[in-house]
This record gives sequence, C-alpha cells and structure tokens, in this order.
Amino acid sequence: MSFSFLKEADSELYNILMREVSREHDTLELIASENFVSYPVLEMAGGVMTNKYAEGYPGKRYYGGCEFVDEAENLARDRAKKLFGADYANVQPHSGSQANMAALMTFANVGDTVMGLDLAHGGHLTHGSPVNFSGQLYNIVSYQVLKETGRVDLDAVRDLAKKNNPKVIICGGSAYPRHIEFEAFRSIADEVGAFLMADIAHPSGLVATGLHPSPMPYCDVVTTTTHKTLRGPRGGMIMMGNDKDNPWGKVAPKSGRVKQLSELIDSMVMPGIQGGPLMHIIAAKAVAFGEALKPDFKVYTQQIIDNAQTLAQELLAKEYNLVSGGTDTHLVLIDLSNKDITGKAAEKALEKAGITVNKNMVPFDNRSPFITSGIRVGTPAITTRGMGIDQMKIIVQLIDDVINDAENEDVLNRVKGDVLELCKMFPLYDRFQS
Ligand code: DSN
Repeated sequence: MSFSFLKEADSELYNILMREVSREHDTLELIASENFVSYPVLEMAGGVMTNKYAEGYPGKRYYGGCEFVDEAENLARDRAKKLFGADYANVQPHSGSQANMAALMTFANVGDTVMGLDLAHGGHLTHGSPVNFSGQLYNIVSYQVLKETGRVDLDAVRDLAKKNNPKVIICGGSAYPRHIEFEAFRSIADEVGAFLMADIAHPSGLVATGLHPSPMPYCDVVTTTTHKTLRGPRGGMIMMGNDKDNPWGKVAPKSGRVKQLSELIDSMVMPGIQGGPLMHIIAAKAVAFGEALKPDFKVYTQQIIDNAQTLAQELLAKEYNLVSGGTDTHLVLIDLSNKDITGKAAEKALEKAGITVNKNMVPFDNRSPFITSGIRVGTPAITTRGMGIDQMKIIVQLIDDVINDAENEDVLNRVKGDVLELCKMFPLYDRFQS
C-alpha cells in the first residue's frame, strides 16, 4: 500500500494523509472509543464497493448489479449474528447515532417518554441530550449514577420508571467503566411495561468474546458501533436476540401478515432515516467480524481489560480518583478534582506530550462540558499495537508527570520523547511509512 495514485494525483491530500499516518504512529492513542483496524479491513473500506448504490436489502434492492454487495452484506449479517448470538442484525446504520435513531424511532413515537443515562454521568448524546434528536423528539427522563459508588443507581431507575412510565429504557453509555447490568434493567422494564434498549457501542468487542455480559437474553433491541473495542470500520449496527411479531400489529401490505420487529427496524433504517448504504463499509464490517470470530480476538480483548485494570491500579496508587473506583472494561474515567487541573487543560497538556485523551465530565461535575473535571482513557488502541502491563505502568508515570507539571514545556518535551521511543517499539501501519 504505497498510495502512489494519490501521491501523483493530489500531493496536497497525500501529504495530509501521511501526516495522519505519522500522528497515529508517533502518539499514544488513549481515546477509549478509538482503535486501529487491520490492513484487510482498510483494504475493503477503501475498495470499489464505494461505487455501488444498493438501497434496500440483499435480494430486495432498488438497483441492479447488487449480486456481490448482497453476498458481502449477507456475510456481515451472518457473522454479526454468530458473534453476538443474535437472531437478527442490520449492518446498514452509518454510525452508532443512526443505529440509535432507528431503534428509538421503531420503539417509541414522538412525544413518548424515554429513559437514558445522563450524559454527564456516562451516557451518550443520543440517550436524551437536549441538543440531540433524542432530547428533541422524546420526553426524556435521565437517570444517574450514585455519588458514593459511581455505578448506576438502579433503585432510582426503578422509582423514576414507575413514576414516568417510559416507553423505552436505554441502558449503556459512552463513559461508563463498569459492566452494564442488563438483567436488572430487564426486571425494571418488565415492572413498567417498557421496551429495553441496550447501547453496547463501547464494550461490544468484550461482549462478542464473552468478557462482558451479553444483552441478548434481556434486551428487546441492541445497538452498537463497529469501530471501538470491536475494531472494525467506523459504523453502526442494530441487533435483536429474538425476532418477534411486533406488538403494534402493523401488517405487511400484500399478505396482511403481522410484520416481524426485524422488518420494522429494517424499514426504519432504510427508507426511514437512511438512503443508500455504504457497501464498502458494510463489506469491511464483514471482514472485521470475521477477525473477531477468531480465537486471537478473545486474547486481544482480555488484554484490553488487563491493561485498563493495570492503568486503574497504577493511577489509584498515585492518588488519582477514578469514577467507580476502577474498571471492568476498556476505559477508566479519571476525576481530576484533587489534582488542580481541569479536564480541558489536562487534555491539552497531554496532547502536547504525545498522549491523546479526551476531556470528559465526571458525575456531579460542576464544570461545563467544554471545561470538565475529568479525562477518559481507554486501552483498545494501544493494546492493538501490542502494548501490555509493563507499558501501562510507564504510561501512567508519563501521564502523572504531565498532570503534575502541565505548563512546564521541558517536562512536556521530555515526555514526548519518551512517548516516541515507546511508540517505535510497537510499530503501527509500517507499510504506510514513506
Ligand atoms: N463519541 C463516542 C465516544 O467517544 O464515546 C461516542 O459516540
């Protein structure tokens, strides 16, 4: 892969691409939602299926010439079902947000009540933020974590559910370091007759390998992204453990047969909220799912967790406060309130030192989302590079050096040098280096 066509045709964009290759190689990527895909996934994502219009689903398209993209989409669906033990998978959502939009719009009408984890407590924009479609279309009742434990306050969830009778309860989030308690949420949903939707975008790779509980037996619908711990191309997906008749009795036009829930979700994805699917990305999802079905992927995901737990222990030993006191997953949420630095300043100083993280609100934060009191760190990307326990200890020391002296350019430069040395020991995309 030399990018020779791009180099010759458009040196400006080629140079931008090469600088991104170097950035990814030369820095420590600790953003919990990012990862590095394999060469085969990149090849498929950059391949000729980008040319194909294929509105519809395999065997039922609005365009000719779909025989090969049909094969790719069928493989993506079959592999997803096998990975997650699902009865149904729709691999067309362009992103996790669109997966969530299609799921919510299938199960709730505009104006219905939806419950989700507060964004500032680890939730996601699409779980009810007022600046997102979810907060604008639905009557949102947010639940939170308990201050003492940093874990979802299930008693409060039950009380809120009984008081507000939600149509849908969403469990899961984007900055929640602990296992999602699907079974407990199911019992609450059953008590109030709500649909239960799980958003497993963050831990999906861990779910696929059995290292995080599975939502399939408990949740009516499950959404995920494909590019985080699952290490596929950027995209979304919707699944169900069991396809069922829809409870609203909508019938198929010609036969009068009650539609399956899967048919309602399919038609909400396309034509409901999307048009032409990204067939190159769907095919690349199939490649990534094939990789995730191999035994090595479980070894990888176990290492992600071991690395995150080591990061947590080392941070605790240096008197960092961690939301929930640690992690069960791939991410650690650091509350910097006792460290005399904001999340924003920490993100900036770490970036200057070659360590990429994101500022993040912590539960009960008194700072705005633009400043924040915390940072979120995750291990999927550095684990893909082959880093392990010894490197985690070094990384915590480097983070600590920066946080303790964030305005000292000498310290930041010294750490940047150490980061570069570490990165050289774990090469990434070396076939792209010019
Ligand atoms: N923006 C993603 C994350 O960083 O977790 C979630 O959509």
